[in-house]
Amino acid sequence: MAIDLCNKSPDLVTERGPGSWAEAVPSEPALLDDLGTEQRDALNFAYRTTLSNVDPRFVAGDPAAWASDFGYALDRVAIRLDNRSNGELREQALRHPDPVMREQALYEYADRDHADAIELLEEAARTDTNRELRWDALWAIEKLGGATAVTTLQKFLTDDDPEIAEWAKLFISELQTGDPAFDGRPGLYTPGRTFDETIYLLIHCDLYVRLDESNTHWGKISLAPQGLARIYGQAHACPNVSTRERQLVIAKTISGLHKDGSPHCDNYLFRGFTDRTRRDRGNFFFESLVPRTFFKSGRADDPSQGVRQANIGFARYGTWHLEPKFQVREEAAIRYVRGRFQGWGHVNLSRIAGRPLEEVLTPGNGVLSTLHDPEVGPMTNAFILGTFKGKLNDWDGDGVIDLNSRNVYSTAEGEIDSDQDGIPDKAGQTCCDYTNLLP
Ligand SMILES: [Ca+2]
Ligand SMILES: [Ca+2]
Repeated sequence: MAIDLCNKSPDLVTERGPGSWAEAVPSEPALLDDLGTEQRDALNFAYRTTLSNVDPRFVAGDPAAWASDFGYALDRVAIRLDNRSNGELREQALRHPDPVMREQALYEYADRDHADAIELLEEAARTDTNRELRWDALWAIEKLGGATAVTTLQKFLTDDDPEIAEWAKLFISELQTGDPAFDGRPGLYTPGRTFDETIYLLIHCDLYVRLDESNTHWGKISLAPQGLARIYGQAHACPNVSTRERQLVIAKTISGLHKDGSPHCDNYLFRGFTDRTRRDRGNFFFESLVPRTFFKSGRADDPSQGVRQANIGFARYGTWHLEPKFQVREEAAIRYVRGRFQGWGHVNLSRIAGRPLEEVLTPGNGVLSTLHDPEVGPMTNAFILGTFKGKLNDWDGDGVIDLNSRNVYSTAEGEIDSDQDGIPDKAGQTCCDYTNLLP
């Protein structure tokens, strides 16, 4: 799919050796007949739709259903705005002093469809000292997929870091069955917190930038999870059992934007539908529409080119998986969530053109946008879409998985709550107000 790394070019998919499946399948492989009806149907549908992308002679019914992915269309025509050479990327992926830049180089390299991408990702996952880079590299290996991805991920099943080992197990299971798998650690719910769960999200996104009025020139920036978190903020999904099927807070914090060192908080209340016909999971489609100060400079908290109040929309959809062993308010907790998102952005091209990536991947240096505003709409030049994953982790290293220990500065309704007591700093305020920080 367009939003994924690699495997976007039909020619390469057919030409590249997929690797040996002999070592990649479990000793007792799942037979098609053993799969549940839904799994089988999903697999068959996925297979048919994939065939139609690889070879147009295989058509899975009405093309309006399978060939309407706008990101896929853009991906085939967009030019890369990161013009580093492949050699530079390989070098920086392993040796750049900043882990965010190392990870960005890894993802950029993987997104260029090079045959040795998994090899490079494996080396980084094995040798890097940054924990997040390591699990993000494993995720990139999953995205590349195939038998080589499975055999590579298997090498991390016994990693000293239990989260690395569990991510490896989860990604392998997704590649083999479509569903995640987890280890056997116990979980801990902390009473008295605003949210029943605080799930740290890994987000990978592609920004497709409309480069001129002709609609024939498009640029692409593929952001690795840590680079995205640096620019737009690190996101946590914060479900409460009693409301999770109809509303959700995504609490986002940008570090390094406020001069006083405090986190820049930017909370999004989503609402939507959830399908609960299966007890072990929920399929959801949620949207948010939040009032925001739009910075025409293209940089959060920078009013130098003017500001405008606007309502920003965003959509996220996917599936969460429940863990019956982790009980919260007599219900199973969400152990894992994955899905896709899309929204609109404003990229100030004059701010990024010709600059080294170190000067582009900076806190707040990109803003979400909307088309539905007379001033902001015409400035909207980026179509943002991507994938996210989040699982519960043991954050303090005591061997027990922490359901809701992460600090998120939001009330249950998405208002800023700096001291996390459930009472908003200021009623109705869902994003830090830049005017409070002016000297
Ligand atoms: Ca713990
Ligand atoms: Ca408070």
